[in-house]
Amino acid sequence: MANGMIGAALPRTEDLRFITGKGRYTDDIRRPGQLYAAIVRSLHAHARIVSIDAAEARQAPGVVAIFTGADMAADNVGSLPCGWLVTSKDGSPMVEPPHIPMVADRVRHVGDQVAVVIAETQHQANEAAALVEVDYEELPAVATVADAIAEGAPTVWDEAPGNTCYDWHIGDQAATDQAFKNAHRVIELDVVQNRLVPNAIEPRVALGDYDPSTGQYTLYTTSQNPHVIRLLMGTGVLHIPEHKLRVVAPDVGGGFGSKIFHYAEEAIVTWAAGKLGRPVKWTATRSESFMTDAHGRDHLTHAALAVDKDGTFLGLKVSTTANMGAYLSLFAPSVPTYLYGCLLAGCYQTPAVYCEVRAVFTHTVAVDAYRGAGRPEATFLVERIVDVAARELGMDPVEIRRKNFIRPEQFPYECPVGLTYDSGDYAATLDLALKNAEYADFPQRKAAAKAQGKLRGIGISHYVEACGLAPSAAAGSLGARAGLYESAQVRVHPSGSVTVYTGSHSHGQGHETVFAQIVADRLGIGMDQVEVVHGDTANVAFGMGTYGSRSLAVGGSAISKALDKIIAKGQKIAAHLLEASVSDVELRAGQFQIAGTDRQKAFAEIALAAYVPHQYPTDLEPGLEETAFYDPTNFTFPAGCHICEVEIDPEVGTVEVVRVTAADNFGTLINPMIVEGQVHGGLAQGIGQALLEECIYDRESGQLVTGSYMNYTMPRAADLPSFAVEAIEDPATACPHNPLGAKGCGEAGAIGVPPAVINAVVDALSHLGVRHVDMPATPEKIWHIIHTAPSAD
Ligand code: MCN
Repeated sequence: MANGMIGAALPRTEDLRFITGKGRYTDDIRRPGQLYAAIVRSLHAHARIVSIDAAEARQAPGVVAIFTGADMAADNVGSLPCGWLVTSKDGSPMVEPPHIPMVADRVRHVGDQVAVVIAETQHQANEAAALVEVDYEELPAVATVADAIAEGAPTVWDEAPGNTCYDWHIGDQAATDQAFKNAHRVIELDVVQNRLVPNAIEPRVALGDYDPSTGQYTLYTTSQNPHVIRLLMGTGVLHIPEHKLRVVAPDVGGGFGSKIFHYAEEAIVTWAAGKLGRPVKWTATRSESFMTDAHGRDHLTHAALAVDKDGTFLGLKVSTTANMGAYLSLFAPSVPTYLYGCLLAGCYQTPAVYCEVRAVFTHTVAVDAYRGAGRPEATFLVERIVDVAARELGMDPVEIRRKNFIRPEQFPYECPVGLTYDSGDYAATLDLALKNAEYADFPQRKAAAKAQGKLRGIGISHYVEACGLAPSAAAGSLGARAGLYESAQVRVHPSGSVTVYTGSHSHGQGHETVFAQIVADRLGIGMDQVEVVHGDTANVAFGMGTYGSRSLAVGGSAISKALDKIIAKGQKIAAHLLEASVSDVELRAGQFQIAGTDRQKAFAEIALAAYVPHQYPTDLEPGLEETAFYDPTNFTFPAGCHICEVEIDPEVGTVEVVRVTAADNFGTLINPMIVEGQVHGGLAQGIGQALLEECIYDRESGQLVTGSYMNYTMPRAADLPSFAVEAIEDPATACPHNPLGAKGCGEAGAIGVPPAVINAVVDALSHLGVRHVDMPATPEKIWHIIHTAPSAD
């Protein structure tokens, strides 16, 4: 029974160790006899490796070994697997080229792994790596989506003509065509989704270890899902049985999706440790992070919205080309399909939606999930075209949204692109955001800004997203090769304290606090009686890890399910001790009591009894420890309204974000303060995408132009206003299908805010005839728009 921990805004218990420098990250781990790896990487986007001469490097001080792709091939090292299979419209499977950890013949992006130098110190490894001479025959490269689909474009993979990985679609094309025939107006829009670099504070690190006496391998790595890495690397790449491979992901300093995937370096150091019988560590430099972490977004889209005279949406057609990079990363094919195409109905009752997605290979690093993964792209498109429609129909952007919203009584709502939304009240979040943003008073603020020579604009976006991939069965039919459940083990010690082993992985989200809150609340014990363990395959039975804002809804629900079992067993023991019927015993505020009496046993007494012979019933096994797997029946569907106000300085084109208001619905909140922090982080990243961030490869050479913070701009505190964030909690719109009623919150900010920012920018410039601005809205771009706009003169 609850003791008020659920819903309490408790400070994060893990922060003490982080802010006192006591966090233990992968790079903090030093194994006895540890060696250091430096990776020789391709300087070219596309080239044939003619020869590799490592003779001089081998003589360099401290060098222990140098390995190339040929050495790995000789050991039968396999390809890094892709976890999703997408089937094209014509029924053919996607093209899945090999993804070998170190290439032996042809490099396909700048930074591709060619050789590894292993030495006694990092400095020695780096120095020797510079001496490895690779003779390349340069080949023509293609770096952008537009160029990849052009006639005669260089080919990334011979088995993928036209660079096409797959050509997928979803929705009813005939019904959508019909809707367009009946339309009063068709609003068209071309949108570029700018490519992003994830930029976790902690770069990727991998440390392989091998014990020849037991044949046991250990990989310490900066991962969001150690069990999945063990499964993929063990079975698919290095052929190590899972019981001989331990993967540990200790404290991880942010991931934002980029640390979900199995990376080549993890396989290289584990394999090399086995070869050398000594631990091998690789730590990415920031340049390597830019070059080799999987990037995000990168779409080109044409969309058309069919509308009726009164602004009713009749149909939406979307045609997107998505960049996969040179190799298929673990989740990559799912991002522009399942996580994008399926979200294109947005919050609206648009009856017909049809979406085609062509995924293409380019000579760039892989593109995969990055905070939001597909949902920011879908939300941006829908919320931009809705805004353009409002403007072109002469309607208020609030009213066109309100008119087309799915209404609360329509849930569960089956949308035309495959998903069934669980619950929602979009008008409630819209109204709250309008109130908190003082939307009605905007004209006064605009006039005041004008008096100062500034152009002020306001933009709205109302998103719905899907968190916690589900259900396993339907995901399978769309191509998932992995289940999407989560595990939890709750171990109650004889003293009544509890250790929770979770398959989720916390790398900034505060699970150690929130999961402990759930346990403390359900068992009626103190937070200090609960420890949460994660991130080590030797401790946790199995796990799917953290991504897609699934940890609370899926991992937390697994904990809740295990607690149900603990409580049920505790009731039996208490009934035995109290000589009562099990059905009369309930757990209230930490006491198992016979309902309606004062006869009770404290939770700790029952915990002890579970381990003491004769105290527990003879038909029960001793101990108080339960495991549960929770397999969600549906995604959770958080939704919310984000409103942004900007001021543009027309002299220099700078866009200042002056106000951001977020009103979200995440169902039941376990820890409102952590949720607010998650929204803040997401908003900062979303504003970064809208205004500052853009990963650019040179079109001719395929070189990464934005390979450092000198030319890739991250948002800083001074770029952001103080956010006004509020979440609605209403039992009627809580998640109806998980035991916590919770929906995900970890990506919402990055999903909702980019279109609000751009809608605000366009609003500020609309008097110049500006209809759309592609992200990022940099000062240079805005200055040009202002000075070349149709009505600039
Ligand atoms: N929570 C809650 N009540 C809710 C929903 C969530 O109290 N109704 C809490 C959860 O218990 C958890 C946090 O809020 O502590 C986020 O929960 P959830 O939405 O389940 O997301 P995950 O924990 O699965 O985290 C993943 C999500 C994703 S997909 C990215 S990307 C992301 C993000 O979280 N990367 C992050 N937030 C990040 N935060 C940090 N600091 N670093 C990252 O790399």
